[in-house]
Amino acid sequence: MTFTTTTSTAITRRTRRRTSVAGGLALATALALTACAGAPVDGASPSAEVTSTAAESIQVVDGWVKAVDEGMTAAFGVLENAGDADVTLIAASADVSPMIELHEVVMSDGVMVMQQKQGGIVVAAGSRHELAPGNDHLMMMGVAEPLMPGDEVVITLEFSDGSVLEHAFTVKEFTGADEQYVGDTEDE
Ligand SMILES: [Cu+2]
Repeated sequence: MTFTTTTSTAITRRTRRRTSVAGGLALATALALTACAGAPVDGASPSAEVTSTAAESIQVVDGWVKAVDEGMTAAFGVLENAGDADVTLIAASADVSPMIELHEVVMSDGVMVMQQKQGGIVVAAGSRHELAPGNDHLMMMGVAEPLMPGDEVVITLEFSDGSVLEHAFTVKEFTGADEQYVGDTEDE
């Protein structure tokens, strides 16, 4: 939130400066500031082919985390791939959880169990992949502090091309998503 506000304020200031001041020096300054904002600048490899990274192609929609006091919980949401290439999510991390695994839920001897998803989570080009209770999810382990409904948890998603995407997931109360681990039958 704070970050977004600061950014848009800065952009407004730059725009005002560019339009109100004339002259070569002012133009150069404006271009330099534009470069800082990450926008393309004239002369910077204009003929280079535009290729989107996985992180640029992916948008997280309705991302949420199951509220928890401590220990294990999971993150869900819809991964939308607007790009024209398949994208593979290979890892995730967050400050509030020392370890996050990519999980899938499978049937094993008539019981729904979850296990690490080998090869990562693939989102096909122009498609969407839902992370949901009873389905693929981001397993968060070793949460040390309560995650309360309304809290925001920033999770960093890492893709197979090395690009990363940070997204704020909203904590929600939810009953369920308590699938067993494969091999963990002590409670059965
Ligand atoms: Cu899991």
